[in-house]
Amino acid sequence: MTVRIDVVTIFPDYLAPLGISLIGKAQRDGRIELQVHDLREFTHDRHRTVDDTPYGGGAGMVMKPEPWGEALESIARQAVARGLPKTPAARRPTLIIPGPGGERFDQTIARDLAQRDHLVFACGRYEGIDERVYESAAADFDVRILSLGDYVLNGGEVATLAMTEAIARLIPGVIGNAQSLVEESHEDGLLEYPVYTKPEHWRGFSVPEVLLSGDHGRIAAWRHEQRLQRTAARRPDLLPPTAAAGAPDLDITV
Ligand code: 6GU
Repeated sequence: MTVRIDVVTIFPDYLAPLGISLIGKAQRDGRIELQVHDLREFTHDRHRTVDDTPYGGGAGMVMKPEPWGEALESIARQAVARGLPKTPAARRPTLIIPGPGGERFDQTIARDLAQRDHLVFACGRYEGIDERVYESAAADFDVRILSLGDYVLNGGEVATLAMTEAIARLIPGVIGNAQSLVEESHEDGLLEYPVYTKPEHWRGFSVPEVLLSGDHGRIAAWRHEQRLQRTAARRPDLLPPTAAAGAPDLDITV
């Protein structure tokens, strides 16, 4: 199966990294079919205007609805022309609008989106896209407003790069060693254990003895303990409240 990804932006060059590395290879292997669209191609005035002043006043500019309406309609039409989804789970195309006001993007959402067969990213700039675009697009797409975290970027392009990378590596066949997907941070709610390679001693620091023991049971137990400690220290929000508080008499096995 090929996953189709469309990106609409006023800065197509911003998405150039999608042609290299993992996503580039997935495209060459036919697992991902990616197309970047310039929003300005869907304007009709001489200046190719995509923004205007906000109704009600306020700072900044708002993206006009008409170019977005035409761009998304064109993508939805092409999707229909290619045929209906092969599996019921894949459903309608999913429209992702990255923005700081969205639901927080995480590994669970990435896993869900990796099951879809058509993703469309709409990269907004300025103060955002006219709200009616969201309402109108709901006729053709499952619409998701997604944020990377609690900070503000200048536009959706960098967020689209981050989300497509997180999603693409979960598409079957994109990563050669599927086991590496299982043993990583956020797959089971804990951060990853620390890793070491040769040499055994370096600048006065040594590899923990247990890793040299050959005792797979002890190694697994040590790694699990490291994951719990790390998660408690760096990301206590990922642990159940009692475990994060470090109550000594409670078992913090997750
Ligand atoms: Cl998805 N977009 C923008 N513009 N800023 C963000 C973000 C997204 N996530 C965090 N900050």
